[in-house]
Parts: sequence; structure tokens; C-alpha cells
Amino acid sequence: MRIGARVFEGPGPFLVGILNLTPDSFSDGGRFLRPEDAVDRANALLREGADLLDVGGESTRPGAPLVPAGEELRRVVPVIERLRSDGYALPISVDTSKAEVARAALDAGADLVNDVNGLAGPGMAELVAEKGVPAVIMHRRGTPGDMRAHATYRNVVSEVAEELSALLERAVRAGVGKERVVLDPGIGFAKTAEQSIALLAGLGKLRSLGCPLLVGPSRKSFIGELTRAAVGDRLPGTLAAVAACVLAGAEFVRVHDVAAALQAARIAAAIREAAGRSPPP
Ligand code: HH2
Repeated sequence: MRIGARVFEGPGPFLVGILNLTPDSFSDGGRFLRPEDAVDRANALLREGADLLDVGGESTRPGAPLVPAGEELRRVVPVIERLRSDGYALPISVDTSKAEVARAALDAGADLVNDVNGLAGPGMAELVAEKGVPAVIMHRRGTPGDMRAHATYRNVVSEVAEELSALLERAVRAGVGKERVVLDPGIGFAKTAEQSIALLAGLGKLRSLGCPLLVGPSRKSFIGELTRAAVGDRLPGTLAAVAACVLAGAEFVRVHDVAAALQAARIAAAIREAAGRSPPP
């Protein structure tokens, strides 16, 4: 899959570094509001070994207020423009659910649309089709305001697989090339801690949908619920989840702490490869 100037081939793992340009993201809100801090952070993520930079201007944590398009544009577009004019080396993904924001970000130099709403909002799939760019289709139910009430599943793995498959079909009908889609189970989005763990355990089932997988476990509340760790102390739990994602075959992992996650991901990938080579008992 080509993302911007780079071709992503093989099983990865590829590290997606998170850059949140928001005042209220659950773990790093307010840290990168000044464009110069945002650019420094983007460069630090590159140095740490990120393969892709994911830039977002709206928090999607449970209970987060919706951000008007004008405000989201104001947060995201100048930083993407600045990174591109500085010759930033990584492909850039824009984390948005609004077609207006995605269009402006792509015009400013972003290479991929990462949509927690699965390209289901007005004009989003059509925009991705028109621009011919790759996209992440993530699973969620409801909105940040009401998603906790939607965490009701008979079998979370098969229902997430069915709902992702429906989102994928819808996007393909709108003209999006399936070969340009990455699927994401949406850890923590309308999922309890137990359901997030079940999805990590059942990731292999999502492979049958025929697209690369991206998983975003970084610092999320399922780690806090299982370990009682505060948001700032969830790196060890994040690394365990990253290793599990890579062992299950996820190509992309979306993380805040790239250097540490890269080490965990490389070890997990080496174990995965060795397991693939070992003769049957
Ligand atoms: N998680 C978050 C945001 N965007 N995109 C994808 N594809 N997958 C995810 O799991 C995902 C995502 C939430 O994490 P974060 O960006 O750290 O927090 P916030 O939404 O509060 O800005």
C-alpha cells in the first residue's frame, strides 16, 4: 500500500505516532497547542522511529465535546502545512471524521484519512474516493457523548467484524479502492475493558476481511481498569498490548510512545516470524 511517498509492504509492524493538537485529549491534551511545540513533537516521533504521523484536532475520548469544523481546521491545517514546507519525511495521516477537515488537510499535504467514524459521515467516503488516498476505517458505535451506552454485544469479535465489513462495503460502493483501506477494531470506542481484551484476543478473525489492520491501544482506559494505573503510568500495559497486536498479525499500531513501542513491536515480530518458521511438533 502506498501512503504518500512511501510504500508500506509486508506485515510490518509499522508505528503510527500520535500528534494530538487538542486542549482535551485524554492523555496529552494541551501539550502541543503551539505550532512550534507540535512541529517539535512531530520531529521527535520521527526520530523515535515512527513510520507515519497521525495528526488530530478533535478528542474522541468518552464525553468529549464535538469541535466545530472551523476550529478543527484552525488546529490541524497550519501544522500540516508547516511540516510539509519544512520537508517533513514521514507520510501524514489526518485523524478526523469531517469531510471538510479531511479535504483541507489533504490539500495541505496529508496523505491518509484516519476516520474513527469509519468513513460513514456526510461526504467522507466520496472525498476519499475522489482523492484516491488510503484510509483507516475504524469501528465504533454512537458518538463520544453516548458510546458507553452502546457497549452491548453478544459476541464482540464477530459483531465488530460484521460492522467493519458493512462499513468497508459502503466505502467501496462510494468508489473507495479496497486495496487502499486499513481496518481498525476501535479499542475503547463503545467497548468495555473486557470487550477490548476480547478484541485483542480475536484480532486474527478480522484478518478474514482482507485488509491490513491498525490497532490503537495506547494508554487507553482498559489498561487503567485492569491495572489501576493512572493515564500517565500506562506504558507497560501499552507495550504488552502492542506485542499482542503484532503477534496477532496487526500491520500498524497507533501509539504515543513510539521508541518504547517500536522495541516491543520488533521483539513480537521476531517471535511471530520464528513461530511461522518452526516445523510442526
Ligand atoms: N484512538 C483515538 C483516536 N484516534 N484512530 C484510530 N484509527 N484508532 C484508534 O484506536 C484511535 C484513533 C483515541 O486516542 P487519542 O488520540 O490518544 O485520544 P483523544 O481521542 O482523546 O485525542
